[in-house]
Amino acid sequence: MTWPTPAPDNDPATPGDIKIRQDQVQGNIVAGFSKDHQVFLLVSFPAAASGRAWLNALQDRIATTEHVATFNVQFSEARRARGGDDPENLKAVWVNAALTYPGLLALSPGLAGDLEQFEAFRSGPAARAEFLGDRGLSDPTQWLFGGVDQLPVHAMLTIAADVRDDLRLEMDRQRLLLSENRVATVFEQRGDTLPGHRAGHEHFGFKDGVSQPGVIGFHEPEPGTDERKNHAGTKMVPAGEFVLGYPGVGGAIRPHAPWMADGSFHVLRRLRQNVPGWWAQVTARVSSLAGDPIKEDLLGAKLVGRWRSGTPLALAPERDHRSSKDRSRDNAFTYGEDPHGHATPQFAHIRKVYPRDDAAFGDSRRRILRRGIPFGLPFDPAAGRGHGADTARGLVFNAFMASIEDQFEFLQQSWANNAEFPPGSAAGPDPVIGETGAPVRLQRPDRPDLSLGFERFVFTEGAVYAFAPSLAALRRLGNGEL
Ligand code: N7H
Repeated sequence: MTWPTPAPDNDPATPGDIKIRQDQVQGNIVAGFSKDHQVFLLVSFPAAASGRAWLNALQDRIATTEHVATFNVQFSEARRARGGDDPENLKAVWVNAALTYPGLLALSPGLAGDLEQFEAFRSGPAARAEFLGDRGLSDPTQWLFGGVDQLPVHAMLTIAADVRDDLRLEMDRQRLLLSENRVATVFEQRGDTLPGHRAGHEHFGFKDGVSQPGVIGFHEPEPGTDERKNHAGTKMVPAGEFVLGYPGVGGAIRPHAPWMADGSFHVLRRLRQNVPGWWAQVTARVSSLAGDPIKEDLLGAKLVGRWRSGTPLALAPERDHRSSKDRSRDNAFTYGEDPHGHATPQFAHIRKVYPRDDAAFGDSRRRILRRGIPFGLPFDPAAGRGHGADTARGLVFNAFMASIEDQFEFLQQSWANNAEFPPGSAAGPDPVIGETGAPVRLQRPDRPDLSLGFERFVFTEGAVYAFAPSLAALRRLGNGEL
C-alpha cells in the first residue's frame, strides 16, 4: 500500500523548526492509534537468533507516524463531513513494537553501556514498585506480568484496529510469526473502548482522552500563541519531551546513543479498578457529611477535576451545565484563578498530574503522551455475566515519553502519591491513583475545610517499561548490526 503525503495538519510549527521524522518515529507515539480494539502482546525470546528473526519478519507490519497521522487526518475530515459519525469505510490496523531492557540485551549484549544511564528502564517496573507505592494488592509478587520471578518480557507489540475482526486477523498473523520464530507469548493484554454510551469513558464513568500535549514539530500551532491550532488550552511542548534526538524544554537534547534517536520510552501498566468500591466510598463520605449540600456527582468530580462528561470543574464548579455538543473549551482553563482549589481541589487527579500554570509546576517537563484504553466489561450487574463486581476491569495505562524517571515516575511518586504537593497545600494524595494514608483537604468558599480519607481502589496488576525504537533501529536490531 502506498501512503499519501501527510496532510498540512501535521506540518510543524514554523518553517525552520525541527520536524518529527515521520518515516522513522513509530506510530502511536506522537500520532495516537486511536483504535477501539487493541491488544498488547508481551513476548520473550529464547535466544538472540529467534528474537532477531522475529523482528526481521515483523518489519513490514510496523506503522510509522506518517501512516497513522495521514489516516487520522482523513478520519477526522470524514467524521466532520458526516456530522460527527464515524466513517464506516475508513479502517486501519496498526502495529507498534517496543523492547524492554532484558529484550535489548538478549538481542545485543553490547548495548548495556548505551543503556546505563536509563536507570528506571534498566531496573524494570517490579524493582521500582516500592518507590512508586505498589504495595499490598499492587505488590509485584501478585502481578500477572512483569512481576517478581516471572518469565521476563522482552518485547511488547501493540496491535490496534477499528473493528474486532481485523484485530483478530492481525493477532492470528502475529501469533504465527511468533511461533515460526520460537518466540514465547508471556501475556496478552486486551483493551477495548467501552460499548454504547460509555464509549470514550473509563470505568469509573469519566470521559478520558480529553487533554493531551501538542507536539512542536508535529502539530500545527495557533499563530501568536503557545497552543495547538483549533485546540484551545492545548500547550505546545517540544518534541524532545517525548522522542529522543530532538530539543526538549530549554532547547537541550537529552543524552542518548545515536541508535536511540527517534525512539521513545513506553510505559504500560494494567491498573485494575474496583468501580463499585470507589463509588461506594464516595457515597459513604457524602452520607457522613449530613447537612452538607455536596452530592455524589460533585464529590466524584472533585476527586477527578472534571465532571463525568469531561467538563472541567474549573469552568463549571457547581454543576455540569455545559452542552455535551460543545467540547471545544474543555481544556481552555488554568488553575491560576483558583489558588486554594475552591473549584478544582489541589488533590484532584487532573490537577495533581498536570497543574497547568501553577507556580509549583512552572514548565512542561512532566508531560506524557497517554494512549490508554479500558480493559474488561463495564460494571453493570443487571447486564449479566462479566459485568459484576467479581470480574476484572480497569485501565491499560499506556504512555510514551522521553524519560521514565522525569515523567511517568515523577507524576506518580512526586505528585500523585505526595500529600504535600503542591508544596505547603496539605492537599493530600491523588484520590484516584495516589497512595492512601493522608486524608485529602477539600476547601470551599464560606465553608470550613473538610478532611476526607480515601482508600485506593486502583491496583497495579502488571507493568512493562519498554523502548520503542525508530524504524531504522528496529531493522538494525533485527540484522544484529547494533
Ligand atoms: Fe489519569 N480517571 O478516570 O480518574 N485521568 N487516570 N492517569 N491522567 C485523566 O483530561 C484515570 C493515571 C493523567 O492534561 C482524566 O484526558 C484513571 C496515571 C494525566 O489535564 C481522567 C486512572 C497517570 C492526565 C483520568 C488514571 C495519569 C490524566 C481526564 C487509573 C500518570 C491529563 C481526561 C485507573 C501517572 C491531565 C483527560 C491534563 C487525565 C482518570 C491513571 C495521568 C478521567 C481512572 C497512572 C497526565
